Amino acid sequence: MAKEPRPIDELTIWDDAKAMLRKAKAEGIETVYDRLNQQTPHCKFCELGTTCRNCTMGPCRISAKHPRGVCGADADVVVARNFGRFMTGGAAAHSDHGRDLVEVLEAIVEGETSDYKITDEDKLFRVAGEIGVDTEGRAVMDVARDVLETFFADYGSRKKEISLLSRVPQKRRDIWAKLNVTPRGIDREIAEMMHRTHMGVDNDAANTLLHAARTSLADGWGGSMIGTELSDIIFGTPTPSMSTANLAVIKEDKVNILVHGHSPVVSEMILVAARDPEFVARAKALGATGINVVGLCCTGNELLMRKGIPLAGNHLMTELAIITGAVEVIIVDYQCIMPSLVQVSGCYHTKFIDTANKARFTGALHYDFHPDTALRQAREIISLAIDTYAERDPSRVEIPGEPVDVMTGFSNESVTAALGGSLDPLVQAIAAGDIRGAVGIVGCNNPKIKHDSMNVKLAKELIKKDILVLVTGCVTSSVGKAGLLVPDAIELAGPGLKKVCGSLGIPPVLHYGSCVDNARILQLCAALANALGVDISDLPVGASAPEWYSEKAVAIGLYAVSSGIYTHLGHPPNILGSETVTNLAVSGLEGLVGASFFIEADMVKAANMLDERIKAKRKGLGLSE
Ligand code: XCC
Ligand code: SF4
Repeated sequence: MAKEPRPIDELTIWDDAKAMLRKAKAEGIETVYDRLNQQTPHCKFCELGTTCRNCTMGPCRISAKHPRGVCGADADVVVARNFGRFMTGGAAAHSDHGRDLVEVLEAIVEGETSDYKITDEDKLFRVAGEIGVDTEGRAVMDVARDVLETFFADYGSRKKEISLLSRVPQKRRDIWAKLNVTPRGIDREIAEMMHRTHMGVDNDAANTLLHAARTSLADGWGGSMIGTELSDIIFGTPTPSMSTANLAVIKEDKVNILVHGHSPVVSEMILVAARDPEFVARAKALGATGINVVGLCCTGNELLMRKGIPLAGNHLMTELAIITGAVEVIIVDYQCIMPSLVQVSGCYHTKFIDTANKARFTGALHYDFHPDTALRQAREIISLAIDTYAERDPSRVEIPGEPVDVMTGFSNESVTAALGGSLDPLVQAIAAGDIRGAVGIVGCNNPKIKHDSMNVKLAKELIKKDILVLVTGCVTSSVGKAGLLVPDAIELAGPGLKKVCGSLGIPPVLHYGSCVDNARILQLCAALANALGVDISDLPVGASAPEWYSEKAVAIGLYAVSSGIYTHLGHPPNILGSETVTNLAVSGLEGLVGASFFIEADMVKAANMLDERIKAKRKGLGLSE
C-alpha cells in the first residue's frame, strides 16, 4: 500500500517551492518527493554499505550472522571498496568536466573554433608560471599550447605529481609524500581505484581509503582546479556584480530558457546567441518582451559568477522550475540532471535538449555540441525556443513570488583586488579576530532533508560567530534566497564580521562559484597558509556539506579533509557497516592528514563544533579569541 505523502510544508522552507509542489499535485505531476516516498524504506544493507556486487560469485550481504562474502571479504573490505568507488565516481565527474575545458582550449589553439577565445590572458600567463610553463616574451597561443599540454599530461600516467601541486604548502606536500598519497595523474588514480576494488586486489580497508584520499586530491588539486582555471581563462575571471535568484527570475512575458548541469561551455554560447538582436526582435514580434536565460545548479552558478545571469534554483528546484509552465526550453550538459526532467517537460510545451554525447536522455532533443559548431547550434536552439513560445499555454503559467537580490563574483582574484592587491588585509582581519575563521558551505540538496533548511541555518549560525562563510554549488541558491548574499546581511553577522564586510561593502557570505570552484577555496587556503608559513591544517577554517547527496560531494569532502580541512557532513555516507572505516573517517584521519569528518544533523551543534575547531586553531597560531 502506498504511503501517505509528507505534507508540503515539511518538504521545503521556500514559498516558491511550496507553490510549485501544490501546482504539481493539482496537475498530477510526479516529483522527486513522490519517488522518494515510493522508494523508502531503503535496503538496510545498502545503507550500511555492506552489500557487494563486484562479482558474480555474489551479490553478497555481510551481516553479523554471515560476516564474509563468498570470496571471504569482510564488512571492512566491502565498505571500503564501496566507498572508494562511490567517491571515485565523483572525482571522475569533476575531472572529466575539467578535461572538456582543456579540449576547448585545444580547439582555440588549433584554430578550430572562433566561437571560443582566450578572454583572460593575464590569468593564462599567471597559471602558466605556476605550472612551470615559460612565459617570458612568448605569444599567447604558444603559452596556451604548453598549458594545455601540461594539463593533458596531468590526466595521464607519466608524472610523479600533478602540476598544480605547486600551490600546496610544503608541509602539506610532505604529509602526502609520507603517506604515499601524492596524486600522480588524474585518470591514473581513478583507474587504479577501479583496479584495487576488483575482487582479490586491495583487501585492506585502510589502504583502500588512503588511495581514495589520493584520488580525491587528484580531483581537488587536479581535475576540478583545471576546470576552474581554464573556465576563467576562456570565459573571464569573475568579478563582483549583482543579480537575482529564485523561481521569479523566470518571466511570464519573456521567452524563458533554462540552462542546467555543470559546464559553462554550452551555456556561454546559449547566452551569446540569446543576446543577438535579430532573435530578440523575433521574440518581440511574437508578443514576448525579450529572451530570458536563467540558470539551475552549477551551470547556473558558472553563468551567475561570470555574467550575472539570474539563478532560478538549486537541485530540488529543477523539476519545479519547469512546473511554472513558462519554460520554453531547458538545455542541459551533464551531472545532477534528474532524468525525470524529460517527463516533467513532457507535461508542458517545454523542449528538453541534451548537448553532450556522454550525457544523453531518452526522449530528449539531442544537439551534439562541439567547439567548432557551438555558436551555430546555440543559435538553432534559441530559434527553436522562440518558436516554442507560441505553444505556451498561458492558463497553466504560475510564477511565484518576487526575485531576491544576490551579490556574486567572488574569485580569489577579485577578492585580492578588493583588498588592495594582496591577501594581507584578510590575514590581518583574521589575526585581529574580527574574522575569527572561515567555513566553506558546499554541496547539494537531498529530498530526505527539508529543502535548504540546513544549508541556510548553518550559514546563519556561523556568521553570527564572526566566521566568514564561502558558498558554492547548490548552497548558493539556498543562502541567496535567504537574503544572505547581499551587503545588508551584515546585520545578521557578529560585530567583527559586520565591521570588516561593512567597510568593504560585501556580504558576510561570499558566493565563490560552482562545485568545481571549490578549487578556489583550496587555493585560498593554500595562499593563507603560505602567507603565514604554516600548513592548511593549522588554519582556523572548516568545510561543510549539510544536505549533500552526490558522489561528487564525497569527493569534495575527502579532498578537503585530505588537504587538512575539518569537514562537516549533515548525514553519513553509506559506511556505518564498518567500524574500521567509520572510525577512520571521523577520527583516524586526524592523526594521518590533520583533519577528519564529523557528522551532525543539528546545525546549531555543527556550528558549535566548527567554532570549537576554529578556537583551537587560533590558539595554535597564537591568536587571541
Ligand atoms: Fe549537484 Fe553542482 Fe550537488 Fe548541486 S551541489 S546537487 S553535486 S549541482 Ni555540487
Ligand atoms: Fe561477494 Fe566477494 Fe564477489 Fe563481492 S567480490 S560479490 S563479496 S564474492
